[in-house]
Amino acid sequence: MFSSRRKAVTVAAAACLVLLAPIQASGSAEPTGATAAQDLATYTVPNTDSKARTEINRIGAQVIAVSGAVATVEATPAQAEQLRAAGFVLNDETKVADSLKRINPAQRVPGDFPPGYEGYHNLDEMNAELDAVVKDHPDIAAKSSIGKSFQGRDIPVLKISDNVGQDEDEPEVLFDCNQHAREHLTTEMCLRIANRLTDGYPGDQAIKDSVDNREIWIIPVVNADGSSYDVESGEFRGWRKNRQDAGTDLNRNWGYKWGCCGGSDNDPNGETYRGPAAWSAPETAAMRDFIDSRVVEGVQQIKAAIDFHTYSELVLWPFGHTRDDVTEGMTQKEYDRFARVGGEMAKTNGYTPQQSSDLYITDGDSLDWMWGQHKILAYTFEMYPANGGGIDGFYPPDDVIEKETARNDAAVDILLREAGA
Ligand code: 0X9
Ligand code: CA
Ligand code: CA
Ligand code: ZN
Repeated sequence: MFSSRRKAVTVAAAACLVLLAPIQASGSAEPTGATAAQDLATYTVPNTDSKARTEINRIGAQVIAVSGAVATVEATPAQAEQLRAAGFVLNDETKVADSLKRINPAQRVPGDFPPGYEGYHNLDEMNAELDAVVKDHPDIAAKSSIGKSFQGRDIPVLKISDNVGQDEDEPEVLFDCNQHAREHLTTEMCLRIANRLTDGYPGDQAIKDSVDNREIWIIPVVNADGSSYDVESGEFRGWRKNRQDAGTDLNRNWGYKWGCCGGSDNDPNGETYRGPAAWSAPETAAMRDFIDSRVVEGVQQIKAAIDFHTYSELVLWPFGHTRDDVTEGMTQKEYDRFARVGGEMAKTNGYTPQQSSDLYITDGDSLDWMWGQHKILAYTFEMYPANGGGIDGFYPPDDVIEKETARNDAAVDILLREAGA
């Protein structure tokens, strides 16, 4: 019933991309200041806790995954030096360029994912997929745009509900994916939600109940420029940020306690650069405007949300800017609800549930704003794998898509239910 739709490969559009975005002839990723893939390496760092991982990020290196107390860290040679000087043990040095070389194929297909990754949707294919969902289910699915990326790409949103053309008084739920360019598995997660909730309608009673009693918003690619940049040469670049100047980390650019707490970078070349001001990135501004627009007669209609990332297999809840459970904007009762629902979802997918700051401190991330500003029951999921061995963890082959997205079906259903509680 949930068989995934054949993706429409748009040869003309791919060819067009080549013309619009000429790529370098050589096989290696393009240098981009301090974050050039050539300079970066990943390391495993043992015996870390949230405080240590926050310190690693503060030095300008980046914790890209955590498994128990072992952090996987991406760093330039200078940052690695600083980390060692600060007493960190750096093991398993792997040059990011070498990791990417291992993944990337000899034969490149400019504008598209490489061989072994064809099951992933590039931007054109993602748009075609959403269009196909709407065409097949026009009564319950509608596509629009929340705005444009820095480079002028549309950021599409799919709405799923009965009477989809009307704004009904039903709890609204938001699923957004791919704030971070290289986290392509999340786009597939959003597309699965779109396909499952429409293909299962009206035959599957639980799905029918959800679609009839909720208004569901799905944004498969928040970072349209970044995700396109990561694949457009036909080789993965390991890119994270958007494509505004040296790149802003979209998940540090949201406006709740932006830059408050040592959880983001002030250096434009840093991987967690927060931008010159909150909402300086058009992509986060579009997300803010969209979510703000769901306030009707003073009441935020979006009650619950999941922001999908990779990787580490975690279910995370706010706040990220502080390790305190209870603080301004979060009562014990509210925290307990986050922990209860987070734990319930984690039981279904086998992820580890925790407050997001247990991973490391962030400021300006989407969770903190969605809850802090709008009291949306907002979670971040860090998807497969639990432990990826470095940059490779962002690039699992397409044969894991089905299993690793289906793994979150039950959690998605729990959140849809909880939005009405
Ligand atoms: O750092 C992030 O933005 C997220 N992890 S990722 O590896 N996908 O970049 C986690 C954000 C959750 N918030 C906190 N950990 N505080
Ligand atoms: Ca409806
Ligand atoms: Ca509504
Ligand atoms: Zn991410």
